[in-house]
Amino acid sequence: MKKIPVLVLVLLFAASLGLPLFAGGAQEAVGEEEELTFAFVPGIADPFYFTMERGIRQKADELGVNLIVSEYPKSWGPEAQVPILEATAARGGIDLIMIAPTSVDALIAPLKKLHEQGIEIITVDTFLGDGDYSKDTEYSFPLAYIGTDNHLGGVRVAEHLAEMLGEKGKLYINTTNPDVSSVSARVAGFKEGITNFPNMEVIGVDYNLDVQQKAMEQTLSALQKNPDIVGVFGTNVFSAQGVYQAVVNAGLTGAVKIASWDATETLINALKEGQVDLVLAQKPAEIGSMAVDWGYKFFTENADVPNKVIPGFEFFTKENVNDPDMQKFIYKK
Ligand code: T6T
Repeated sequence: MKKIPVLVLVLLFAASLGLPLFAGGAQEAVGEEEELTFAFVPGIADPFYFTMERGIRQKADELGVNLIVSEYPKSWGPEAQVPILEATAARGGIDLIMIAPTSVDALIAPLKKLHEQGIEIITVDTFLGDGDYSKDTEYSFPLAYIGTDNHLGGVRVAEHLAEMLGEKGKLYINTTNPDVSSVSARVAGFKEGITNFPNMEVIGVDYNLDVQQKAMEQTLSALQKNPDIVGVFGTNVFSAQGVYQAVVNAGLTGAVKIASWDATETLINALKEGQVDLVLAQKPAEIGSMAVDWGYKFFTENADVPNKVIPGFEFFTKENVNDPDMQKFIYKK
């Protein structure tokens, strides 16, 4: 539901009565705009969403939007996120929820219910269904998806890794959950990218449910079973951190190249130490800031919000990791 500032309503009413627009009552209404309240519901407690929160806070302060940040889920998935979403919405007075849905399917019903109660939704980082909110479907009610082009990122990671490996060898992927839009697109993009290299092959994918310890154990076991693996892709913070620990523990640093996704301080330090070979940095603060901005324009200017807003990404390598220009892309706790 679009909100029209009180001042505009007063002016329209005054005009309809033929009153001079800036006399008496209308003048008193200056500055009495209705306050907007936005809520942020992250996917899990990790540096990616902490950084997104910073971008959200900064933009909300700048625009004078009230901000509620929900509790951070301690694990990934609808079981943890839906009760937090519902508790947040129950506080009342929320105009817009910015949420990273932890499942393409399971978040449709709870979010649709809130939308039917008059709350607008922007999905940040992840989306519902296939993410196409322009068609008329059961999941097309959000105003927009604002997040990375994960498929393209996956293709680019594959190209970088192929180059580092002389375009040959066996690869392994460690990722979180199959029903999450972000990481599944990274896996699909990576596999697609590798098909351009006939001497390379992805021999396995494991799902760690966003648990770093599990990522570490799965990678260790994959490396033991397949000693000819030469490259590994960890698709997010906990996957990548688990993957590189496994390679270090197996004593294979350097022999197995590691492509990682998400620029945490841990992964950037590992890159500096030569324990990781590539880090893709998303732009979480920018994603958050854009979500607040588009929500604000929707309510105050009647703006048509684009269905998809896609900020870019950057690559850290050992060559550029110390460049002053790159430091702003490192996530902060
Ligand atoms: O990679 C990010 C995010 O984009 C993804 O959807 C879930 O995992 C992270 O939060 C990193 O842990």
